[in-house]
Amino acid sequence: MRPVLHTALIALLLLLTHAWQATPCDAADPPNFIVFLADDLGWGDLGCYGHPKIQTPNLDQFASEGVRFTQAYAACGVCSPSRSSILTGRTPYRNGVWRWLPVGNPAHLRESEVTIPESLQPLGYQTMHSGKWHLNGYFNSDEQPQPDDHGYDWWFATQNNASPSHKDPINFVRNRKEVGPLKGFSAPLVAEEASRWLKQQRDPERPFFITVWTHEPHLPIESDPKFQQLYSEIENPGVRQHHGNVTQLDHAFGNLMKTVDELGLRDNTFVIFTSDNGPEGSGKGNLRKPESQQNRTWGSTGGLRGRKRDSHEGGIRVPGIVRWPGKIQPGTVSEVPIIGSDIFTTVLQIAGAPVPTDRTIDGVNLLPACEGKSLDRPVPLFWRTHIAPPASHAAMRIGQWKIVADQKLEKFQLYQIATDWKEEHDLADEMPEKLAEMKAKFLEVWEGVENEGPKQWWINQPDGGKRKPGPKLSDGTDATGIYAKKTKSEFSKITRVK
Ligand SMILES: [Ca+2]
Repeated sequence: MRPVLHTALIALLLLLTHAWQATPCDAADPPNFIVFLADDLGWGDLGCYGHPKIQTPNLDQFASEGVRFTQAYAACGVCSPSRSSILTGRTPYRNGVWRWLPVGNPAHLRESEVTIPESLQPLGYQTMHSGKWHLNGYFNSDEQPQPDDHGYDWWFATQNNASPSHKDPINFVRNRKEVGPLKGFSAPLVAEEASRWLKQQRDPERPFFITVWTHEPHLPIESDPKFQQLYSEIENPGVRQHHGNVTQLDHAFGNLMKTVDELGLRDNTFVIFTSDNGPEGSGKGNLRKPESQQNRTWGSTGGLRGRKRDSHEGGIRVPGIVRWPGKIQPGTVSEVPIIGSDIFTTVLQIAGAPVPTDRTIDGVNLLPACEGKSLDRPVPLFWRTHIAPPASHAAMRIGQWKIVADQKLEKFQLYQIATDWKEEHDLADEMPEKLAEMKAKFLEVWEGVENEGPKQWWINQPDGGKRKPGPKLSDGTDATGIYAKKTKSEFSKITRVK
């Protein structure tokens, strides 16, 4: 190389190095995180997951900008447990949130659990939660921990569902103060709170972690007429309400992503979208009562077996999409299984926060899976849902194999789930050796979870494993369990565990 050219190259390199260092969004900037969670959204409910009718332009666009997982799982078949795993990285019975939490239930997300926001606060992160909380039975009360006890600087939430429905909700609480009646629809209101926080409350000099958890499309469903109108060719009003509700959720997601862009945050923000469990009801509504809430249960599992509450795939496999510009290849698809509890470990490791070593963490860092690389899991994927159908109470997956256990741990099913994704061919009788191997591992994980979790909570509610035939929704509560109508005094007889 000639000396002049050599010098010029060095100068150019120095210039480039300097320019790179001067860029405000350089590699040294800690990334931001948004965890956007839908409620009861099925694996087949988005356009980008193949739904033939439902319009989800914003999430479809989002999927084209990141990686779409075909085998993303919720950590449980119902709301509260699944949410608890996202924040703690631990399977629900291990972290204590073993069931969906009705008002007044003693179970809750305990102070002793380590959450994402409280792990990030010491690193200078600002934290905010907007939407459904559902991690305690005594909401906005000193009886049990609230979002601020778990590391949130700012929160705007409901205990469980938006009441009386998604339309004009009256039960939101902001930072321990009741908000009163609101005008509008829940998901857009929840996204608007997050946008407002990003624009007004946030310190632009510091990174953030936010969770935005919509009530849509959980019952009781109420959709803005403008979104129902998109399905005007469909005769059944319940279908228009349901499909419009998913579009309402998509619209809210799009609004938040627009704010992210307006504030120049896109490139340095890791965004994950997923759902807490599979779709409600039969998927065929209730044609005898066309105006009823039951007739708004038209969610799709995309052909998977079982629905919400089930340990078969339809109850637990959900959409899962991640966008992180420059780090994740846009428009990719990954078939590697991931689960809600992975979000904990992923966020902590990206942010550089220590992952707890004094307890079992079930989740692993999912980043390699974004590139299609398999994940090494010290604890296999594991599910147990208290109100699952008795024959599919719990399940475990290792690689291509899945074992499903009944409630008494007496009858087991075995599926080669990677190919038999509809769980149509039970191989338990044909492959006794494989079954024995999976069963031994399953019982080991089961026992570990029982030994680690506050099992008094489920021992004291022995009927919690029964399944109620159908939800009662006239009062805006989700009565999916037998304790839904019990009073506070009845619950006080049940032991509280710290
Ligand atoms: Ca749910």
